[in-house]
Amino acid sequence: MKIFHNPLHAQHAGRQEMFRGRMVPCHEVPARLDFVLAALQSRPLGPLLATAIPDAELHAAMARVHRAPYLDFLARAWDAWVAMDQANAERDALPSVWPLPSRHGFRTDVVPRNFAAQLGLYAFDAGTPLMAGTWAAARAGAGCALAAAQDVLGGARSAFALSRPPGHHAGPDYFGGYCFLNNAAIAAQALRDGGHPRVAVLDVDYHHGNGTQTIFYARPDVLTVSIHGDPATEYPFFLGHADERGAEAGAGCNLNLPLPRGTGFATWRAALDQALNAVARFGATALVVPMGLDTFAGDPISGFQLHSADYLAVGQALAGAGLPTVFTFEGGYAVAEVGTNAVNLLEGFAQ
Ligand code: SP5
Ligand code: ZN
Repeated sequence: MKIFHNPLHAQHAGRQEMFRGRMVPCHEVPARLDFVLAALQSRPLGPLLATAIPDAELHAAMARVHRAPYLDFLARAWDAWVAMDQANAERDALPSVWPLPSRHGFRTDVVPRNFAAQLGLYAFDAGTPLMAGTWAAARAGAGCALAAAQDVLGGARSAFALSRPPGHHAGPDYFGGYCFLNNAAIAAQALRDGGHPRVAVLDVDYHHGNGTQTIFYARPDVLTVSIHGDPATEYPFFLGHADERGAEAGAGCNLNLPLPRGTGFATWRAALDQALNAVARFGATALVVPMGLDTFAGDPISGFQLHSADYLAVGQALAGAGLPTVFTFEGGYAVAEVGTNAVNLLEGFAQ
């Protein structure tokens, strides 16, 4: 299995996120990826490759799943933040006002000139700091996802996009949940565009993949499945319920498997079987796995009870789908264990 990575990820290093009225240290830190690299060094799974995708090609792939005004916003965001006030250069950008887009008739069709308001237009939480290196890091990560998809299109059984920031919470025109560009959606769309008629996304992160679900919600050619903490109590709260089944031509092509906080491996594993059955019934010819390791019992912000050895079994079960598979790197905040858990899952798949 080839592993695509890019050292530019480290340029995205948030200081603090808003949590319950105070600023707390960021959970999504560069060291997460370093621990995966370290685990891969002692247990190599395949060549580690730096990505080199031409800018125009990468931008075209991003624009297949994200709206152009949103990509333009991300590209200029840091400069616009500093232009508001030179003192802003010393702190990360975070929104603090929102239009409640689906309620009360707030206008979202007029882009405010005020940049703080623009942050609220394009973000859904105050936990996702944006800084000088965010755009470069996120683009490099999307490049890893695209390269992994291209490798699989070229005949590889699997490929791993080892990048950060993560992606599955990023929607067509919004960021949040530590995510800016939806790497898994970019890979899935690239697999479609490269000739796969039906692609499945099976999201195993603790948190519902709201961005990916939204991107493909009306699409009959991409099945989105997510196993996650019940949004009644767990982030991202406002999407991920079992009755969200897809819309229009995509009706029936979204499956949410919410589980209560505290769920252990036996129950989680049964949900994975349900997810894999849906993937098989759909007739997918390729699979994308947004791989979050925040289902781990030791995760500081999540509530499932998986243990390190369980990830070998998760990988084995995913391999049972018998599909060419792209893995993206999503959550997992027990930093010292995230490398072992990620490599366990991938090794279980590759065996
Ligand atoms: C990709 C991914 O896993 N995103 C998850 C985003 C979760 N953001 C909100 C979590 C807030 C938890 N803060 C806990 C602070 C405890 N001191
Ligand atoms: Zn997560």
